[in-house]
Amino acid sequence: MRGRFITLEGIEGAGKSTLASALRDALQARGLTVALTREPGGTPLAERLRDLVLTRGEERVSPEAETLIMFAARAVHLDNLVRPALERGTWVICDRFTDATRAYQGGGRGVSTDFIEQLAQTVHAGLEPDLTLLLDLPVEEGLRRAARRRVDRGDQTDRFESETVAFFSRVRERYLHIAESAARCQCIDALQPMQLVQAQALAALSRLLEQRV
Ligand code: Z5A
Repeated sequence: MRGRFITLEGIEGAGKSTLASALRDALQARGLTVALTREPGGTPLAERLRDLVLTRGEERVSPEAETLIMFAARAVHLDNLVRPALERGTWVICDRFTDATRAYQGGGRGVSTDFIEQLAQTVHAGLEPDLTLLLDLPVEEGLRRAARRRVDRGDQTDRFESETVAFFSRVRERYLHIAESAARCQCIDALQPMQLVQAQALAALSRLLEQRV
């Protein structure tokens, strides 16, 4: 049986990476084979594209060019990792997918919806996530968490992390709009303690597991 495609979305610091590991462990405990991956990235070539698009450099990258690089990385990731895994029956948990392009490039940078949807049709017509968990929290809290984690790890800021509160507020609004209009999306209040966030995500996953039969 085909695997299921689960995507995690939210502004930075929402807790996606933390939740992704917890969900993988929970699914593996049920005997399922799980691939944990991320976008942009997930395969060696897509990770190289990730470095190109996230690293702050001298040269200007237009919002449309940024969108094209996101979809180039996505096409490689889908061909070489996601589709083969789903066909083998592996469940794929992906930290960000096309909703991130809708929210960041569309909502945040103002790239046209038509342009993004045409690329989505070209790159993954017929493939949508079975479940999308949107971790929603106020921008200021997300930025606080991300800044704390950066200090702990000694990381540099990337091209997105140096954006303004206004930018991330537009991203959050677009995410909330997507979650309201797409039945595959479930919005979780990410201000709650991690255990509650994980319990709600697992409840959403249980529904997906029940639908398997
Ligand atoms: N991007 C794009 O523009 N267009 C696209 O199409 C795609 C991506 C696919 C890289 O994403 C950037 O690419 C991203 C959008 C852009 N830039 N931004 N912003 P990324 O996913 O690699 O990076 P990120 O969004 O910055 O993720 P993150 O900072 O790693 O956040 P996270 O994974 O959501 O959070 P976390 O690491 O799990 O948790 C952050 C901290 O909070 C950590 O210390 C946790 O212990 C803590 N935490 C987590 N949950 C909780 C709760 N519930 N309470 C308290 N503390 C918590």
